[in-house]
Amino acid sequence: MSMRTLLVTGAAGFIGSNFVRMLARRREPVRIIALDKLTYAGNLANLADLLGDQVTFVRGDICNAELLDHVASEYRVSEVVHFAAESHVDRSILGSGPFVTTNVIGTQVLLDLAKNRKLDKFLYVSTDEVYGTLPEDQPDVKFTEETPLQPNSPYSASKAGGDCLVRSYFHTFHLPVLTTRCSNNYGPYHFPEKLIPLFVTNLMEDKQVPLYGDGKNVRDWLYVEDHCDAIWTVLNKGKFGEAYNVGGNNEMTNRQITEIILREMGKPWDKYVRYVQDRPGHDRRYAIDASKIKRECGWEPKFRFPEAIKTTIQWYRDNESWWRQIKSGEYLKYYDTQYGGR
Ligand code: NAD
Ligand code: TDX
Repeated sequence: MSMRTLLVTGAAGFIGSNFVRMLARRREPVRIIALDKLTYAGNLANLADLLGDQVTFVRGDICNAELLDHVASEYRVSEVVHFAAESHVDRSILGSGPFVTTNVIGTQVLLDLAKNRKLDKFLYVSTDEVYGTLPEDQPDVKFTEETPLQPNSPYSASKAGGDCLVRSYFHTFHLPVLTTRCSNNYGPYHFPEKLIPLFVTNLMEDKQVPLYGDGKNVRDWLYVEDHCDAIWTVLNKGKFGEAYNVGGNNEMTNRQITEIILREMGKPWDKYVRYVQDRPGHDRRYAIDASKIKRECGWEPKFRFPEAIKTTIQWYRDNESWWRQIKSGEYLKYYDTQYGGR
């Protein structure tokens, strides 16, 4: 059997780069073509130390069918692991165009590549946000794979668009697809526009942290390496045409997260927390029932929040130049647009 060659899209982003790093560290017997457009969120520094015999970087847009076909033929790609996306809910509220282009059309172009080239597998990295929101007064209710897709933000709607297209290529063309729907990730290389890295780096800069609304929205937080391990597990053990929820069984309010970060960084609440105007359409609660992936693939999370959040904060302490380079230029304009008027 010839060597498996994975086309990993969005490989210079947060989760994609952690996925490539994990496979390289474990010496998994696969070649990796790391494709990324290097948007504002993509950063070659996330991959730089991994490039070599096993990992090849290609700069490119997943909407470019010709380029993808060339890459697939040149490197004999056998499988696709599709991370590339516009991923930030707040940016999708400021403007949804790039979300539809990359998350819907880009996914369709990649699906056609897999169909035309008869690739062995196609894994779509979806999100729990496609399910919409849960009530906070019924803690036993969680998202299962049977929960209807009811996305509430332009980001989650575009991810649901990709998710539905993937499903349709299984039913219509028998494409060997797999879908994972994961909850909120945290860990190294997380872009500092998202809650945890934004708050950690703001505090390192001795700035306040902007908490939306009443701060009681609930997310289920999973360490990024657990997510990457779940994706690899589903790629190898999942059943084609199926979706698998991935979660940390670790629901927390944004206030709780903020308290933990403040305590770890030795900053008092009253001086550093600024309540700001809520995110429009802000989903109240996400919670994942991840029993299917455990039952069918034997996966469950290994990292625990109290330790993994410390590891994460320490990573931002040790890698100040990484985030300081990001928090300049375009980022400052975004920060001002997003938080200036709140
Ligand atoms: P990210 O924004 O850090 O990375 C996305 C990467 O995709 C970037 O490197 C960017 O340059 C690249 N990209 C964007 N548009 C592209 C295009 N048209 N062509 C090629 N590359 C392009 O996002 P992330 O947090 O690493 O998320 C990765 C995937 O996981 C996304 O599909 C996201 O929906 C999903 N997901 C994320 C989370 C989370 O908590 N971060 C949870 C569940 C699912
Ligand atoms: O400044 C902030 N203040 C604040 O209170 C930011 C950026 C966020 N929040 C709140 C909003 C959410 O309730 O924190 C929570 C987490 O927000 P984000 O980090 O923006 O993540 P979320 O909107 O939950 O989406 C994330 O998880 C699912 C990822 O960004 C998505 O790509 C993934 O699909």
